Amino acid sequence: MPAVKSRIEELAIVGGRPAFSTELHVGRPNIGNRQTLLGRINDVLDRRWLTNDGPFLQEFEKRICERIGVKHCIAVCNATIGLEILTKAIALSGEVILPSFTFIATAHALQWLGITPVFCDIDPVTHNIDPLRVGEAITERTTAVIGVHVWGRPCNVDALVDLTHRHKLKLLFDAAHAFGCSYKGRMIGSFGNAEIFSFHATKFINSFEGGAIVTNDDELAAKLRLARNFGFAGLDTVACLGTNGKMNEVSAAMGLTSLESLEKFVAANYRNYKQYQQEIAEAPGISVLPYDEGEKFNYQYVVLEIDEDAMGINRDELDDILWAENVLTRRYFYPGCHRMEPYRTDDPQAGLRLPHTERLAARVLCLPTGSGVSSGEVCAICDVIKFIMKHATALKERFLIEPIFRHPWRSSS
Ligand code: T4K
Repeated sequence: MPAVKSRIEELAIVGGRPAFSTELHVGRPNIGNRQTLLGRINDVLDRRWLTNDGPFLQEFEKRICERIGVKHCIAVCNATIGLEILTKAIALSGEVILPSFTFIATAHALQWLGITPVFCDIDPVTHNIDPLRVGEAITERTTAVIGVHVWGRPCNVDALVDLTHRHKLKLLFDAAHAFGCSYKGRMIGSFGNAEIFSFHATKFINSFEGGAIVTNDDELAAKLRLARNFGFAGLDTVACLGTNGKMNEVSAAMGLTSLESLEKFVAANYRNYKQYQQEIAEAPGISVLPYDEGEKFNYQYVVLEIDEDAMGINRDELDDILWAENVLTRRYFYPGCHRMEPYRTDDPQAGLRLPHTERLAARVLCLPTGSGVSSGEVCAICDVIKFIMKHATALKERFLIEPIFRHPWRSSS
């Protein structure tokens, strides 16, 4: 039973017993039907076909195409390598425009290949790249724009398509968060030149590690398949530069098993999201990021926005108090890619062009959810948050006197 707080002294940050005896994570993996998975792993072993375009890989790719309504799916060992393979296959060079408010992988994939990521500001409401700011960032060296469907909420796809079409640029989407989500009723995965999904363990559909590039472009798909497998076009023929981006059979088995529970996972995420929203609705200074009921979402991220002026304490203080209670909230995507290396050193003034990114990165906090977090736990997390809010002024005064607790895992401030 979670420990209920009635006095400030009972908060774990000041020495009380943590509300939860075990840690609650944001990215606790969803596990589908264990027997089905183990059966599939046995099949892999019996077949002695462990990787290299195996039958589970092919089935996984086919199921993704059917679900998304896209022609080609090229499954890869993770989304970061997928982004790199795509960047090469589509021949990007020079500068590529992307948001700074994303996981570092989006930028690193470009930089890794010697392409300059140009960070662009976001729309503070949608948290996604702002097409107006994209327009301003285009130079003669720009070859593409990468939109990121942050939290699975779609970018302004129409505006980005229009803009990139006018400037003859490639348009890619990092859809790492957006499997199972839709834009104007059409599934994410078939927009732009290509999109990328992540099936990392922390994603609501996972293949332990994994990802997929999806596209309707036949020629690009053929290049991607070659590039994923060292460029091999036959046993002794290498047709182009390639790498090893293959997904193995055990990962594909997990991906397939995960897909079969998709509706169940979404239902658990939706239940948690709704419960957080209802419980926290009245709280001044905190809002739960809404998902438009008219579209499909996977609800895998429950995102708080904290307004320090209205709440009394800031996001980092709330984060610290919750971590002490074993609620391991995450400050995605703090501090923004532009403040991480090597980008920070390359352009120390980038933040001046990214006011919305800077402001948002200081306000967001992701809460534990997924099928591993029960509705009783969500209720107890909300009780702790509401308790903190009630005593925010007194806590703030205390923080001014005493040093803030830092969980040993946490290194950056
Ligand atoms: N583009 C975007 C927009 C992305 O968000 C990502 C990845 C990518 C591209 C690249 O995709 P991949 O190359 O990874 O396929 C996590 C994930 O590792 C990362 O995949 C994800 N985005 C990012 C948003 O979150 P970290 O550094 O926060 O991971 P970590 O290890 O701190 O785990 C998060 C939480 O989950 C922790 O509380 C621990 C818990 N956890 C984690 C794992 C791996 C578990 O409970 N069990 C587990 O097995 O990046």
